[in-house]
Amino acid sequence: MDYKFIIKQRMEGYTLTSFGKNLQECSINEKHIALSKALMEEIVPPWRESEKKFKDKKRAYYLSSEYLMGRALSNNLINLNIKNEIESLMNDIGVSYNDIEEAEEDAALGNGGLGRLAACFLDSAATLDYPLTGYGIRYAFGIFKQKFMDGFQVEAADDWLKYGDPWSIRKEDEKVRVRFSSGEIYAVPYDTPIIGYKSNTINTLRLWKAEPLEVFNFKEFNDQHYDLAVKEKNDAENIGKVLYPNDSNDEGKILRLKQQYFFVSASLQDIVRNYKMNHSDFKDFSYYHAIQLNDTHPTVAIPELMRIFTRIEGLSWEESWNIVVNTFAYTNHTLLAEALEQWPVKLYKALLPEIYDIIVGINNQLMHELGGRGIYNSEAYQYEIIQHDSIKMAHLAIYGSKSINGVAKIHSDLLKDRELNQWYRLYPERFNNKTNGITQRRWLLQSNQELSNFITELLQTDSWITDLSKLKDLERYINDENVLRKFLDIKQIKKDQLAEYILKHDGVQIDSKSIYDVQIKRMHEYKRQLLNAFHILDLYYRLKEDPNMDIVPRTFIFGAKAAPGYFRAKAVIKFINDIANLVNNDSDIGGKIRVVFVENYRVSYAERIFPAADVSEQISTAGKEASGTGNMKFMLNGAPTLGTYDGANIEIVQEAGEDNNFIFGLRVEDIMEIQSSYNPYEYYNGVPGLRRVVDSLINGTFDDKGTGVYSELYDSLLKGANWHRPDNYFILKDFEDYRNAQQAINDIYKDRINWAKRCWMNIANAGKFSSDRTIEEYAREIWNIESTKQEVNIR
Ligand code: 26Q
Repeated sequence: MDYKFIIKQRMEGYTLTSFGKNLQECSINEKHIALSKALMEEIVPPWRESEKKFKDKKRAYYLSSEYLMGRALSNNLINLNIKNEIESLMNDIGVSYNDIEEAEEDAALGNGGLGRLAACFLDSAATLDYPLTGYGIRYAFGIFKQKFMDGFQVEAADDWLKYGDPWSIRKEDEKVRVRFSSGEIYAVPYDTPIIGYKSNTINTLRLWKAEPLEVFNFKEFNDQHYDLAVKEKNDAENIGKVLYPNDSNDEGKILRLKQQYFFVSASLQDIVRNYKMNHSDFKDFSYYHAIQLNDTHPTVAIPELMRIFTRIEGLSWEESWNIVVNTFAYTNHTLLAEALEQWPVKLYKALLPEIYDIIVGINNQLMHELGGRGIYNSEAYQYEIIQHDSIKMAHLAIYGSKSINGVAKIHSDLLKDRELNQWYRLYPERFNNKTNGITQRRWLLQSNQELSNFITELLQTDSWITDLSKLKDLERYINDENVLRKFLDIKQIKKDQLAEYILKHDGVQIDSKSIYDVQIKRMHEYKRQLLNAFHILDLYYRLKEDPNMDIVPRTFIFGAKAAPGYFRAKAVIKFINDIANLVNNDSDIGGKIRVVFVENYRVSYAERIFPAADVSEQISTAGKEASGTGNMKFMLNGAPTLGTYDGANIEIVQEAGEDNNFIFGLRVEDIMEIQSSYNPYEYYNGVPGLRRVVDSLINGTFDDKGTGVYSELYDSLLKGANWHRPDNYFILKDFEDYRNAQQAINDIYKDRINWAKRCWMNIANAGKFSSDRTIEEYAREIWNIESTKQEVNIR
């Protein structure tokens, strides 16, 4: 039977039984659900087959408190190779595919880089036919929705499950119990299929929902204690209520600790239960399982598996420890001291006394081992898992894992040489690097069809979709003007599309012929959006002085959420919005510069911005950005990097050539040298134009509505405020060099072909930054798992 007809029939059946109406009568949200459910009917049978395929094989598990998945519909249609048919079906039944797509809420169960990396990894593993299962939490609310009021960020709940989630299936019969000192709750799994691109594998993302053992207490109800009758339910459900919107600062909150233990314990119980179905002892456990810890957030897995082995399964401590260390691997995602997780001992003792006992046992064993190597007292102290009154999660993760990796070369080197040097000296063989990557399926094929088609046409193959190194062959067109012009035409199309979208969603008209200069990422001091803002203001003042100044028109685009309690980051959002207001409404500058801060930046918005960008702003203080992955998305879509020598920027320019990007500013070595003697006043007074823009924070140019956030920001730069040194991130020091790099961009951009060559070299050399490459490295060098790809190809 006709495929389209079958899908349509399923949609009709679904709307009847679930919404009580005909397909035509349904709202766009209902139609979206009906289509997704019809597709699930297609997906589940091969999903079950795929599960069987990996039986008796070693598998890897990704433990992550965050998954920033974005939308699933288009991604699934592309990976199933049925997007055209479905678009045509929607056309037949008079529904706009685009509207259906836009009806889907982003699954935004993550903050930023670390959560999006997890999502890219799942896509790559399924595409490469590796058995990788993701475990996490099914938060009722994802990262908050952002609105601007008077230029200030205001947060609203992200009720992403409002219309239900058609992509997940509740597995009631596989729920497990998780025990806290305060009582027991259920963890109920919801499984989402992770469909590889034209592969034979559909992996699983299993997210746990927290539920009470008893949904209603009749005794309390009868005693007229109505609140107590549902207290247990509310307490349990609170655990999975909301994603913590903090993407760096460690927050020692009991609810977060509950979240961590909740999903970790459930996941390990699940893994052990499955293992026991086919094995009568645990000797081979680490032979069959590799468990990757996505940062320290799931590190309680180490003592929890020790608990399961020693206290439930009756294994000896020694044997258990041996299995544990050979099972876990830990990825570090940050060098910021304030982001290193530590938990107050008293929280652990109160909530998880048994786990705390085991951590003490692990720490004692570590001290004993150090003693055996002649390390005592103050030297041993730097390794302690329990220091003073807090538990250092990174120390626990390192001691309990066979592998410790950073996420870009410079980051891994800094871990070895500085932050974790004592551990590196102890276990050098455990340390390794896995430079991050991104999936080209979402970040090029799906988001930039025009460029994708062009690349396929030039290469005369679409094999780049699963082997990104193929892009290197594009270099042969570097002197082909027709190709370069076509690239520029495509860029223009994407810029026009974005302009239209921004007008519709943010109400700002931008000039799509201007340079799109883009900084999209979480708002954080170390990422230095403030440096970008100061430069814009400087440019504005220079234009006011000289309206005939010869500059290529520019649109500065920002997208960023700030953690709700991070007041200085919120002040920068307000500052940029105020600059936008000033600049966009001043006819003196003749529309030469515009500033737009898009509201509620998220994965689905990012998919529209990256393809349209001309300049990729990657301007973190050197040594602070572990890797960055947005930088790779820009590169892949042909936007040169304007960046510091930090994170993966270094590897990007190594691949694409320093001449094709714009590197500026202090390097890690420079910072180490000047750190103790740095005096921002020198630059504030000495660099022409700098004082003028810094002073705008306090001289009445802008109005922070009496909140005082602007003067606090000013003080943080010049006086040092709230724990940190004056200008802790060297904004004033790097300003002049940044402005020069911006000037170079202006000058080079005018020569369109010269500019296009630089973009082209970035695309052609983006191969390394596929998460397929990263996953291959994890699979071979850490997990030791096999792909089923070969077997299929041989047949
Ligand atoms: C920790 C404790 C308490 C509350 C929150 C947190 C927390 C939550 C999220 C700490 C950190 C995060 C997220 C970190 C993150 O996204 N790091 C980024 O990871 C990317 C993937 O490796 C890198 O590319 C980025 O450089 C890095 O900043």
